[in-house]
Amino acid sequence: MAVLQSKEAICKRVDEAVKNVWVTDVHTHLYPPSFGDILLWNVDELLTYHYLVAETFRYIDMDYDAFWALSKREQADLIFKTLFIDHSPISESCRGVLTVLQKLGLDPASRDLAAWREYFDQLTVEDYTDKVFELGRIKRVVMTNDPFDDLERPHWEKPQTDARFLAALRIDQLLLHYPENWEKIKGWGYDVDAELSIKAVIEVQRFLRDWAVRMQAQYMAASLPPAFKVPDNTLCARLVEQAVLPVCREMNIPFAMMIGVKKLSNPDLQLAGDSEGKGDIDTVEYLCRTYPHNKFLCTMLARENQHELAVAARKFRNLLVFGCWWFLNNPSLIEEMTRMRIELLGLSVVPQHSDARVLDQLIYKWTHSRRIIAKVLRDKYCDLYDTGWRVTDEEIDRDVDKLFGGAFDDFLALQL
Ligand code: RAT
Ligand code: ZN
Repeated sequence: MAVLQSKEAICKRVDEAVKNVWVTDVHTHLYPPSFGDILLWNVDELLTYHYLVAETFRYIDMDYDAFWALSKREQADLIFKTLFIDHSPISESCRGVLTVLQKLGLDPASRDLAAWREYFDQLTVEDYTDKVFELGRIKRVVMTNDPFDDLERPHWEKPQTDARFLAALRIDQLLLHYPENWEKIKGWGYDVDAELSIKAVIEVQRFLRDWAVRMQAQYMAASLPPAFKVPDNTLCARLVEQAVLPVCREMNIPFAMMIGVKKLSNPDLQLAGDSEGKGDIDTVEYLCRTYPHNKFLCTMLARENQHELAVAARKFRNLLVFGCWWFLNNPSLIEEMTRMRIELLGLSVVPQHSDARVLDQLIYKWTHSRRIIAKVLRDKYCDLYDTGWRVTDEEIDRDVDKLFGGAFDDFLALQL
């Protein structure tokens, strides 16, 4: 253990610690290789990421239907031409593709999509997964696991064995589409009904418990609209209070609320068509106050919600704020949010998650975020230095560990 006696020494140690720390990524859309095709990877998947689809339509006048009728490879060709050749790829999502290629040892300057494709064609998904986890220094990722997804559900018939992939029980379909889905749940052997009677609530609890146990879910999660409101007389609010929270409490797992999505604001863009709106912080505070023995993870999509969300976390120890989500996952906003959160919450926050939908994205999302988080931390430790306080190298390692996974682990272990 060494006391760091200069700002230079502090900055160097912060950079090293942040570069070397093994990350727990608390929210992704990845799966283990054993799940087959639903794990997305390779350069065509990178290029057809829905963030890039949305950006492409800023420049082209092709009919939406004509675009969706193209094969994946044709879509990737068009996106590459539009976003990388006809314009310089300076958006964050474009830059991300280039960071991945560079870290894999491929040459972005070659602009040779055919050669990049050849590189991926020679890989197996198993080897590539190992490589990505190694390159990105990723310890574990939390998945998004939806029992209503027909492609995913069969994989849960056998136990999951890859310890790098942890499950999260995703329940949007239950909370937001109960009228369309209750018959499906009934078909799976749970005696539910359209009006969500008391008996049905108990059966929904059993459904959630069974799935959380089967998946060994770290938490239950939903992506929720700006208008998400509890308490309320809606099916969604009733399901949260009467079914989700009792089971989460009994299993001591958090309920993760991702608030602020306006689904299919432009339906023609399909997955790329969602927008965002300001959410209701009173709902978050109501839940934390009313259910002090429940734990809540929360991220909000509107920049306007970030300050009040951090303040709410100062009031409620059962609330853990996480990530710079989706449209916030851009350098300027990550920096602003991370500074503000650390100033208000110290180390009791999860500054970032990747939301990776394509395995390769773990590489760039964490490369970019590590750089920004290191910058914020350097400033904070230098400000501390100016007060006369001195930190040790081990204390910096400890703090960095907390931000890149420790705070999440501690929160999961917390018994309230
Ligand atoms: O960031 C994204 O890719 C979004 O489409 C969503 O996946 C969002 O993060 C979610 O989990 O609903
Ligand atoms: Zn997501």
